[in-house]
Order: sequence, then structure tokens, then C-alpha cells
Amino acid sequence: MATNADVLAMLDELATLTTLDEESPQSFKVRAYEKARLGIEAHGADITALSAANLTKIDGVGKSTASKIREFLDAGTVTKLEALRAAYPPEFVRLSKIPGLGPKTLKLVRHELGVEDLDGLKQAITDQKLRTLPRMGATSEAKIAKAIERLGLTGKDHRTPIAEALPLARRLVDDLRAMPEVHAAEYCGSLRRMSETIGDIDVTVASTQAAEVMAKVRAHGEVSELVLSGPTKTSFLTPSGLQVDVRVVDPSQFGAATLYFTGSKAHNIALRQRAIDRGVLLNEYGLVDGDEVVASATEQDIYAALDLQYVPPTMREATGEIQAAAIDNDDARFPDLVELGDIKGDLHYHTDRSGDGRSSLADMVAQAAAKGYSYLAITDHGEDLAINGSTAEQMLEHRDNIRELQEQYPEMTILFGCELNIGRTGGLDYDDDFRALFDYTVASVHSHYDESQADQTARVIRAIEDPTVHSIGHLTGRYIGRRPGIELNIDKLLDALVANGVALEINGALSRLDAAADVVRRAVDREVKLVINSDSHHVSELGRMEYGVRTAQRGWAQRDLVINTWPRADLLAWVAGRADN
Ligand code: DGT
Ligand code: CA
Ligand code: CA
Ligand code: ZN
Repeated sequence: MATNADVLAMLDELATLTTLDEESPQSFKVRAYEKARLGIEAHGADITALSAANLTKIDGVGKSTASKIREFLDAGTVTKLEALRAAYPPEFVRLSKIPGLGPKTLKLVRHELGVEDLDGLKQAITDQKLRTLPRMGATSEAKIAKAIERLGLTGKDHRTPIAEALPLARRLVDDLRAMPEVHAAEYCGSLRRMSETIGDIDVTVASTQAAEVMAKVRAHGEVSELVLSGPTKTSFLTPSGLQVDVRVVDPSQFGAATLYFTGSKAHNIALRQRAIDRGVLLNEYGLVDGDEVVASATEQDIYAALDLQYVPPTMREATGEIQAAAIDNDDARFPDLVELGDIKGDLHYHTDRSGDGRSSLADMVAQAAAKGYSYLAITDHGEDLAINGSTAEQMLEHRDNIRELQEQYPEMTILFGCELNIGRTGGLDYDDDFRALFDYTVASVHSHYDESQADQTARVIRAIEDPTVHSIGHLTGRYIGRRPGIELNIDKLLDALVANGVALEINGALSRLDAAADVVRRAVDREVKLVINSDSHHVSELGRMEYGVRTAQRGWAQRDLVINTWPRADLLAWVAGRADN
């Protein structure tokens, strides 16, 4: 039953809890779990049938970790993990996500002040007790208070970054779909709409055997604590404290249910009003006209019955999408949205030439070719990025390797590129002549996050105006829920992109999703060119492209604005033209 993904999740949890237990993320055990996780990820093939001895043959998997993996696969859980879970309940583990509250401090906070959860921590801050601990003071206490506020970690309002919620929801839905009683399963709610942070995960299941499905959900490995256990609805908390609602509906009503539970609430209300205006009723069971069910099995049926084009989940925010989708409205202009299948190449892509790259050039290129891409830009970090960057000499050698590899891939043009660093005042790596040697560049901010809005805007615009720059990568440098991005005057910035013909990246890494959907929507209004990238650092990361595409859709991005949907000849002409400017 368990899959590689379940094993990876188990190792991840072991690493998190062991960090708390050993009071250090650098402990030997934590590093062993993390190395095993990376090794299994890189290994790729199914490991669930391997013996403990054969598991140790995978790169990074030691003897003790191998036996834990085997125990997990055979018994469904690991004794060590159960013990750690008992010692560190989800409400406590959640505290470890607060910057400034490392495992050592957490242990002190727990043992000296009796803090067990967020409410306890906030009380300790109010009582000014945190500052009385060794190595703490009023400043670090204030920092932690601010971090709690900034992360939105306030009781029921706690929101989870999408990077944490989406992989979990995907695993859960995959497990549900594998059950013989289940016809279909979908995660809904804010997650399906691609919101950046998620209140809870809403899963809708189509089955005629609700009791069996509910029993299996209650026994699922992600359940740490049951919140509600009903005949057709189960709510539980995961080990990290995230709530999941699973609802079972009859397969004939699956469309109406997923539509309702995907929301947004405002979109639902507007849809229901449109139904009422047409003399029919819409609810979570279907679209009904008197006693007759007009549509309920699929979302497509329901939109069609309301004379609407299908509205993808990412656009359901009641910001004009219903008017745009109305077939009976002559002024309606529904965007010809970019879709994953339109993507013809990746233009922000690392190899182990970058200090933080984890797969070889040959492997990264092979993976892109296997996706059927017609073009690819290798954009390892420029020299100004500490540790991870490459010198001019190293880049020239890299170029030789890329040109040599190109011969094996006649179907895919490999561009020799670079991810340039936008310096504090907008300067870039290398000198002008050397930068001109790159076929393609993405320029990004990797430092100095705290300057004023005016300075940051001028800084990025200076990079946009540089003739060797093709695109701006992860615009603000934010990490959702962890680090706010730089502050920018978006209007000025978009004007500069248009004036200079530079493309704006939508970075598909779930922790970034940068430029954000609201910025994308404003860019689309001005016809700024867009580029959607995976920013892969490993062969397992190309799938992020899908999240970039969904973020672009959330910003109403139409296909022809996205340069990496263009045919190869058009893209190469644009890339060369930009360099001639
Ligand atoms: P979240 O969980 O805070 O990130 O946001 P959502 O959108 O997932 O909201 P949630 O979990 O409270 O509810 C899931 C969906 O159920 C929501 O998007 C729309 C639907 N829904 C919930 N409450 C209402 C309601 O009062 N009226 C209508 N029309 N729909 C509702
Ligand atoms: Ca939700
Ligand atoms: Ca919910
Ligand atoms: Zn990058």
C-alpha cells in the first residue's frame, strides 16, 4: 500500500522530530534521514519491495535508516517515530516553524516555562518570560512576537504555506484513488484554487461505500488526531497540525460537490445568483429545476447548463470571471489561458555547476529532452552569488560542455544561459562583454531584502534596462510564509518591463510562486511578456512547471503572452532580438 512518497514523508517527519529531540538540525541522525530522503528521491524507482540490505545500496541510505524504512513498509509505522510523536505533539511541533525559535530554545521554553503550544508561547511573551531564559533578551523576545504575527500563526487563523499543504494533499488523494471503493477523489478549497496559504485541506471523494472509505481515512498514516468522525465526513489533524476535511458523496453528485467545496465562497454565491436569475437552484448536490436534476455529475455540465464557459479552479475568485465566461454576453472576453500542455521549454534551469544544483548537466538535459521540450536554457548562478556562483572561466568551460551535449539533441535547442544576481543598486555579475556571451539570461534578487521601496524599484529597473537581460526571475525573492519579498512599485516596474521588452518570470517552486498571481494579472493587462519556469536544481523538480502554469492562470495569463509556449523559431528569434537591442 505505501509508496515511495509515503516513505519520503515518513523520513521528513523523522527528521523534523529528531531535530527537536537532539536539539540540532545538524545532528548525525537528522542528516542521515535527510541524506536518505535525497538519495531515494534521486533513485526514482519504486523501493517498497526492497529488503533492508538492498535499501542500503541506495546512495545515502544507511543501515539504521534502511531498517526503519523496512519497518515502516511492513508494519505501517515505525516504533521510533511513534515514540517521537508521543513526545512532541503537533501543537508543539508547529512552534518549530517560528524563526528565532530553534530547537535548543524550544526545549528551554518547554521545560523552564511549561510552554506546550502557540497559546502558551504567546502568554509567555505577554508575561515577558521569554527574555528571562539563557541567551535570550527583550530583543529576541520581540523578534519572535513579530515572527508569530508575520506568519499569521494566530490560533484558528493559522494558515499553512502551499508548499507544505499541496504535496500532502496530493499523497492523500492518490491514496484515496487507489482504494477499490473510490470512483474519484479531488482536493478542493483554496488549495485547488492555488492560494498561497491554506486554512485547511478539503478533499471530496466519490463513492457509494462511505463507511468503508471513512474507516480507511481514519486509519491513514497522516492522521495524528481525529477532530470529527461522521458517516460521510472525517476531519483530522496531521502531525504538523494541519486540518484535513474529507467528505464522501455519491458519484452522481461529484461535480456539484467539488464545485461547491472548491469555492471560493464569493464565486459560489455569484454562481448561485446566476442560477436563481434563470429560475433554477444550485447547491452542493446539483443544479435543480423543480424536481428535475439538470446537472450534477461534473463541473463542466454545471457551467454549461448555466451558459458559461468552463472556469478553471484557479480563476474562481469572483473577480470578473463569471461575466467573462458568459456565453450570452457579447462583451465577454474569456482569456485563452495558458495550459501545461502549451509549454515548450524551461528557461530557468540549474545543474551541479551551481553550488546548490544537485544533478549533472547530462542528467538535467536528458530529463528536459524526455519531457519533449524544444528548447532549454541552462542558467547556473553568476559569480556574485556566494558559494553557489561560477567564475568566468568556469562558465566558459560549461559552455563547451553544453555545446558538445547539444549534438546529441537535435530536437531541443540548449541555450547557454546564466542566472545573474541583481546587486544592491542594480549592478550585475561579470563585465558587459562577458555577459553578452550568454545566449539567454534571467536576472534575480538574491540579497539585500530590506531596502526601501523606491530603492528596490530603481534597483530592479536598472537590471531590466541592461541589454544583456532577457527576463527577471522570482521578482520579489519571497518565501511564502517564511520571508517577505522586497517591496516594489509594481506599476513602475511593469512599465519598465514593457519599455525594454524584458519578460517577467512566474517561478513554479511552491515556496516562491513569484511573481505572484495578482502581479501577473496586472502584467497581463499591460501585455508584459511572461515566462513560466521550474527553476529546477535536481532532475526530480521539473514537475514544478505545473504550479507555475496554475499561478499564471490565477493571474489570467493568456497563452500568447507566455514566451515559452512559442514555437522554437519564434522563441529563438525573440531571444536573439533582445540581445541586439
Ligand atoms: P481556507 O481553507 O481558509 O484556505 O479557504 P477555503 O476557500 O478552502 O474555505 P473553506 O475550507 O472554509 O471552505 C471550502 C469551500 O466550501 C469554500 O471555498 C466554499 C465553500 N463554502 C464554505 N462555506 C460556504 C458558505 O457559507 N457559502 C458558500 N456558498 N460556500 C461555502
Ligand atoms: Ca479549505
Ligand atoms: Ca474546510
Ligand atoms: Zn535559479
